[in-house]
Amino acid sequence: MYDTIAAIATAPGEAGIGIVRISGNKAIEIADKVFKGKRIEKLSEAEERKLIYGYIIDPEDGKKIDEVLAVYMRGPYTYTREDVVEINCHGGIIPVRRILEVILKNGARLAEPGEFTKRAFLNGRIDLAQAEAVMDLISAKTDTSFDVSLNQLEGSLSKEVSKVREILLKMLAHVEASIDFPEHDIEEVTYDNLQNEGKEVLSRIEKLLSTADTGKILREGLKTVILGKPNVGKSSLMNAILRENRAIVTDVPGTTRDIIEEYVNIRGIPLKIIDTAGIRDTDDIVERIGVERAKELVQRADLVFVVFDISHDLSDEDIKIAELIKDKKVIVITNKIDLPKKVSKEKIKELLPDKPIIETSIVEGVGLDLLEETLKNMFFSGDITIKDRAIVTNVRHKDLLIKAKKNIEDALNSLQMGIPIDCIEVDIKDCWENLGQITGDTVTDDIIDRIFEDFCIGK
Ligand SMILES: Nc1nc2c(ncn2[C@@H]2O[C@H](COP(=O)(O)OP(=O)(O)OP(=O)(O)O)[C@@H](O)[C@H]2O)c(=O)[nH]1
Ligand SMILES: [Mg+2]
Repeated sequence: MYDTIAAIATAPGEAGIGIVRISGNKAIEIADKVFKGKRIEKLSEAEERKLIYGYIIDPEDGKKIDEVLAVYMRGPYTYTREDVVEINCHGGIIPVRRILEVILKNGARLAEPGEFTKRAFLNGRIDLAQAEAVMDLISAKTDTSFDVSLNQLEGSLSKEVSKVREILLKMLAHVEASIDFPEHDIEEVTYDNLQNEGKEVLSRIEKLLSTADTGKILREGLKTVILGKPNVGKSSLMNAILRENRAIVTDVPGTTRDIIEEYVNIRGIPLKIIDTAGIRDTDDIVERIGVERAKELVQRADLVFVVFDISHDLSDEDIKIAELIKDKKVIVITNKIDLPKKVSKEKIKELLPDKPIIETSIVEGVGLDLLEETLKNMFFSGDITIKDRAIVTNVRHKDLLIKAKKNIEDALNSLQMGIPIDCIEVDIKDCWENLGQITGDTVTDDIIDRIFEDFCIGK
């Protein structure tokens, strides 16, 4: 049994309503102290799960704090599985804070970030992967990433991981049988079974892992960096993609100095699009920092839109930029085709072979459709389907899957080499344990703490 916690559940700031939440076995008792209903005096005398109109008062002096609607829900059919009280008050920073204070004064403790969800996990309502999905839902930046998280909250990843762990348990049973009855003639059968089951485990883990990169992309948005020399039209491209004047555009080279990031959905693909300072050698310290950061961003980018101005000859800078991105996923944009052409498409092709080239005039809106189409084809080349599939969106999960994959590969190798079966047991157990850390079945307390630290307060 845990102590009773409380927190503001809504985002700080001006809003229609704010919600303060209490969870724990003293939640209803505390609510009775601070809530005074209009028709029904005490909250606990009202019907469960029904909003009751009244006031929050400070029991010390009886002073009204705010006009509210309050509701209580008895565990275990609540978010945390504990008794929960929710108080809907006026939005704004002051009412929620005052209400929280009086609740804390009357016996609750301020909840840590993610503590409500942590309770839901500790009390067995959801597993760890599902708890993490809650956080992903809250921080989702795009519809697709929201859908993926919702899917995971419903347990799609956990189910698949549990299935794999069941197979591993079966394998362990085979191993043990052959250790317990070595004189029986089951060695051969065991060997075949282990091999088949091990292969099945490996292929399922691989399948989950194959979604890991896609998963990352979907949750965060595909990190797309717009790169190029000053004045080639990078910020213009950013604005055209966003369909708004987000970035400043001028004819002065070196206009963009700070990195600008925005989320946008292009034909179903969530992009986190990043406009950068034009790359050139410069003595201007501010601009140079911008350029350095742009180079760093390229390293971590999933995709680069590199922009060239073909109304001017290619310069050393263009060549340096091409060098910088030759190993990345790139779409080349040759801009300003409305002006007299100084650089041929062939020249660009020589510079960056094997990369798609899109000719644009951003000011005239030419080529942008083709750019979007090319992007779509590059990333939805048929194999990414999101619906009804367990998708790994979480770095922690990915790391554990990689470890588990190594374990089962080791086990399969040992089998192949005819190493005694009891030696394989360790690898199978490790695999089972690593996978268990995804769902939280075999996870340690400090890992749990670390995971929930990243949550927002009040969830
Ligand atoms: N003619 C023509 N001009 C363009 C085109 N696209 C952008 N421009 C102009 O080029 C100039 C520079 O555009 P920006 O979008 O600010 O260029 P940038 O690459 O962000 O420049 P920095 O931020 O300085 O690195 C502006 O005057 C734009 O109007 C185009 O397709 N054709
Ligand atoms: Mg710019």
